[in-house]
Amino acid sequence: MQEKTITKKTPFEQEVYEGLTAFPKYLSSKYFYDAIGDSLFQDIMAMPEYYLTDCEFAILQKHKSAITKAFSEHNAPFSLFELGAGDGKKTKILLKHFTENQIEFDYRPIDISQNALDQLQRSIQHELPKVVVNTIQGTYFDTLKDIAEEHSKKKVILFLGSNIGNLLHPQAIDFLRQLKAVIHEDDLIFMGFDQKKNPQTVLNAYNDDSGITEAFNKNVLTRINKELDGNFDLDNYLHWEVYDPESGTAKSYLVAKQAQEVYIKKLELNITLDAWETIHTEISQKYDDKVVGWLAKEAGLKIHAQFSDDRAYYKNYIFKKE
Ligand code: AVJ
Repeated sequence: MQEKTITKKTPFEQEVYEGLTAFPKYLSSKYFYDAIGDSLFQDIMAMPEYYLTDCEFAILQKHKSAITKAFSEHNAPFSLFELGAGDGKKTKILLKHFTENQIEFDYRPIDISQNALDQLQRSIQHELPKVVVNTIQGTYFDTLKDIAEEHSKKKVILFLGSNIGNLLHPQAIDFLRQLKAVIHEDDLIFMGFDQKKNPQTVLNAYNDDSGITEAFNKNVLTRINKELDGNFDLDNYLHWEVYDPESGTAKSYLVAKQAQEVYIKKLELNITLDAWETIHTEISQKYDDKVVGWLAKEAGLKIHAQFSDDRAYYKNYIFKKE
């Protein structure tokens, strides 16, 4: 009998295949993040042009009392879930304030990286030993079940960093609907949304001269080379950023500087790029109150409160079920 090995493609393999055989070509920004990508993103957050992180930090600092009041209304103890908790640098502002004010809560950070969760748990144990931490490892999607299963306690779900900006509006609505489906009437969703502003300021945040964002963007090609045995020549691509102030969408591309052939061995895939052909890699959506209100409404949520920095570059909204 003839043996046949059927190897199922991983989501990464599948999406790379689909995106590079499509016209126009695209790759998903979720594949920027391996150990190298995580570290490049840390570098991005430290760049002067990348205002988002500093703004959200300032908002949490400035409004921590009001945020605490909103979370602990009627003194009900709550579970604080955080999607994509990372290093928890911003969240610790709130955790510290809650502890100092004897707020009853427990913290349930969710992240795809067990390593990030272990580090986070250790650092909280060290800096804020009174905080009860229960980590949950998985993708947003798998862990929604864990959130849904909590019935006995009030829930607050954090989603910081304007990570929602990587989603097109229909996907964002779908995601908000999924969150709505796992909360009850008094539960809250607390989310960061980068705001529309001077288009030059937005463009600069994704177009630094130091080449960090370029390296971040190209990391998806590096991963294809390493993990799928591809032969992209990174020097043959430009990092190109555009921002449309009407739609509020910043888009990243890799642009081929000359015609090229690429072979991805693990996919048995040969692709060709014409000179100046593009691979679209990321959107970073910017918002205003009207758009956020519309997304919430479409998902069956309503804006309960909002907090902004002094320049109104960035906002954190609290949503409740409509
Ligand atoms: C982590 C998705 C919020 O879109 O601003 C930073 C990722 N891309 N620079 C963003 C990113 C290029 C970032 N998010």
